[in-house]
Amino acid sequence: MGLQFITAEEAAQFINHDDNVAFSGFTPAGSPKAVPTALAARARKEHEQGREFKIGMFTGASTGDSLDGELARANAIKFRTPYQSNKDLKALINCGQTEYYDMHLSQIAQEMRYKFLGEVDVAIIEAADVTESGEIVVTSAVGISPTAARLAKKVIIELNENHPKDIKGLHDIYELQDPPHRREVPVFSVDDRCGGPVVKIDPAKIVGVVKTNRPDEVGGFAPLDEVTSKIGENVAKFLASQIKNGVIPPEFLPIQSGVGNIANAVLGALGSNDDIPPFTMYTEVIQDAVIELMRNEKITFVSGCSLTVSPEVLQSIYKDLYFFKPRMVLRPQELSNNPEVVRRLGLISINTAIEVDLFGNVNSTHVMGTTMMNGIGGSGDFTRNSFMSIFTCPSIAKDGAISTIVPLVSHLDHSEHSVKVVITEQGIADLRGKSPNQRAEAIIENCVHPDYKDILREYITLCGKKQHTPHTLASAYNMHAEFLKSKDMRNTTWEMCKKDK
Ligand code: 0RQ
Repeated sequence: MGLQFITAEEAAQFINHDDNVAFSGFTPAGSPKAVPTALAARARKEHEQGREFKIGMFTGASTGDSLDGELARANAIKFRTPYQSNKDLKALINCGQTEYYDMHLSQIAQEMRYKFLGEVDVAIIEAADVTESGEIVVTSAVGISPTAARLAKKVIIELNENHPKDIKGLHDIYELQDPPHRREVPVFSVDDRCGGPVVKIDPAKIVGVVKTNRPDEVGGFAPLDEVTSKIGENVAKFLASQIKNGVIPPEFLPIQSGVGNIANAVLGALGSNDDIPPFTMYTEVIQDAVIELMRNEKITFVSGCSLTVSPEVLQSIYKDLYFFKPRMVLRPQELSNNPEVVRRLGLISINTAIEVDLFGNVNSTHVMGTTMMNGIGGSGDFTRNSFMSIFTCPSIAKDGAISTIVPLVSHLDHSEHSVKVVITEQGIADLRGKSPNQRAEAIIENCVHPDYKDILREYITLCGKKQHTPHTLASAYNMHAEFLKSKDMRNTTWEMCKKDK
């Protein structure tokens, strides 16, 4: 029997209340659009008729609004993993209506295979092409698609004409073996390929193909401002100095760079710094800035999991596939973020923190210890295993009412053991080979905003340098408590700290 072409509404009928559904894509790139929108409409109808309708969701990372946004607004999400950034979904997560569990992005596919997360009832996979023999050419991201499509009992294909069929060959599709049979991942250089061009599944599982023509819902970037530009310059200056003093080899090392405006600014600064040679990237998200640097031949090869670029940039890549195909590969996230490969290739990882403490512990995920921002994403996969892990952030948030540098992080994602360098617009704190007291000094003197230097110096002085890690536990969250009380950390005093002594 050939492939059945169906409507998005018909496809939504294959999904039942309480099903676990896995989605293609990584960020809005490559995420299904038409079927989730139809599924949300179906959920609303079921709710109107007094019936429950909620699904469990496995994705690669965040998705587009017509997936997370639509399903969240229809209150159709029972649980969600691993990374998200949609404001309506976040609202559900932060009021306890949707159970969310945050995972390292390299681990989701293997935990699905290990049966830690329950069955996969349905997979919805966006494709540029699909054959009757079950060969699927995925689109602008790979994410968890190979595992999701293989494990799912039913597969729905969204055949999206916005992605040309000749994108085939851009992907390196490979699934890890499970223990005790796992072998080394045969990627020894950023441009090595170890898999094939397509996801292959039993075609009998494909219950329908929905034709669409919708662009990825990737948003733009804020223009560079003084703070993000300065952070970018500081990163470039630091890395150039590390080449000069022989720590980083003269040919440089592959770069991993996180998501967002700061990451974009950092890449721009690396691109324009003449002391940084042309380089390669082994990263998860390929952003607009990377494409520009590839065209300028500052980036010579990029391995990633998704092309999270604006719709215009994506179409420009598709027009120039003869240029990009030999210089780019998209892999499943268990390869793009693979700890073994990250350590072997010796990546320089650059990610953004929400908050950093005086000792180099990093919070990437929670505001004031309780409110989920997005998730750990790939930052842990890279930070723990890279040649050198760098965290960047502005030294203040909310117009200065928050210092991003605090005595003790309100939630821990990356520990002081993994974080090597902290960079703000104020400067650079190199934490390598430093004790906790020395780290605190380096961070206060180089990275803290002038409004907060005395407050943090006083905390360390009051704690006394006789402790290995200077803390007064009863007061370590005074700055957070002050923000919750007066909405301004600059009002922090250490009276309790003095009493505690
Ligand atoms: O608030 O949105 O209300 O303006 O947090 O902050 O400075 O715009 O930062 O967009 O670069 O995101 C860590 C979230 C940074 C991101 C995080 C407020 C601030 C603002 C956003 P508004 P910025 P960015 C691989 C790497 C984890 C995953 C990761 C992230 C908002 O980088 O999700 O690294 N990282 N993946 O005002 C309260 C503080 C704050 C604060 C900032 N200390 N307290 N609010 N804000 N600091 C890629 C993938 O995994 C896909």
